[in-house]
Amino acid sequence: MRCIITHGDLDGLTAAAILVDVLNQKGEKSVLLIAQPFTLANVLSRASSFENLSKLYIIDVGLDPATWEQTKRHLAKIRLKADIIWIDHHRATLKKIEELSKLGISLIYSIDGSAASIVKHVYLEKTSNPDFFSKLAFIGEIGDKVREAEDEETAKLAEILGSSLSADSDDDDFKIRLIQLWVKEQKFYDEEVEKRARQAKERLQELIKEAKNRVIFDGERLVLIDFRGVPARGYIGKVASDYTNKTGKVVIVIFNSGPTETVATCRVPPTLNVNALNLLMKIAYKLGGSGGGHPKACSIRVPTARINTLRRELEKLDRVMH
Ligand SMILES: [Mn+2]
Repeated sequence: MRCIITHGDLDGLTAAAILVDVLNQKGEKSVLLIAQPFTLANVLSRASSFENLSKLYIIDVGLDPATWEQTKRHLAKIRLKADIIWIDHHRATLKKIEELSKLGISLIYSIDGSAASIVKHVYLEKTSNPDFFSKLAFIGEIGDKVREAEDEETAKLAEILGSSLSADSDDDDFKIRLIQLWVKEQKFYDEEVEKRARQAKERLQELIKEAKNRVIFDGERLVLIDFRGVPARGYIGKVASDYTNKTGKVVIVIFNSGPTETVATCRVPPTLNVNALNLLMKIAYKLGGSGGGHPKACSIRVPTARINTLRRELEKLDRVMH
């Protein structure tokens, strides 16, 4: 039996769909699970209990240094009975390549593409419908901003699918249904997707308006938005991107992701040459937190008790970003 653990964003889901189709062609059954970097250890612990597991794929889940020791133990246990292939494009994963290879895990990595780019490159010709799945991979690449839509139809598809995932970002069952829709019906979306996309667009517009009222720092290069107490899960990145596009400044949105954890999500405008990932990770380590992402789009998580220091350290970045 095969297990695929994938990230629940457009890139991860489209990449997983291609792989599921290829495994179906071979008559292989596959179980799908959704993970985020900091939930991977828990999801692996579920996967390790599957009987007859012979191959595990991890797709688009960046390695989380904060939970790595725990993750590594589960990987070692699974490795005793199954092959493990990790398909990824996050730098944090590449940094541990030696440890991964010692564990006997194969890493398929791309520097400039996304997970969908890698899976397309490796598996597209083996799918049942290369035309459909190549379009699907393109949508995944648009979702991760490694490519831009070349026509209106593709842009619209990426928009509807991307929005539908925001409406209830914890709903992993919907994400798995979406993969099944792509694989079984080879249809990009259905009524449920449209409905969710519509709801998400309305909610996003409300939150974009709300963001203006919640600016707590507006510097020369940097804006801080405080979304603590605002129910905005699944929309934070979009609100930050929107504000970045409108102002041309680096935007950081702070919110609570649980009773003890505060998250700072950052977006950098394409015009600014700022490596926010490096700057924010330094703050995360200093405050006993963790984080990940890309130089122009990243997040850190720190203990809520350190919120005042977090805010001070983030404001200081305005002077560093030149
Ligand atoms: Mn990705």
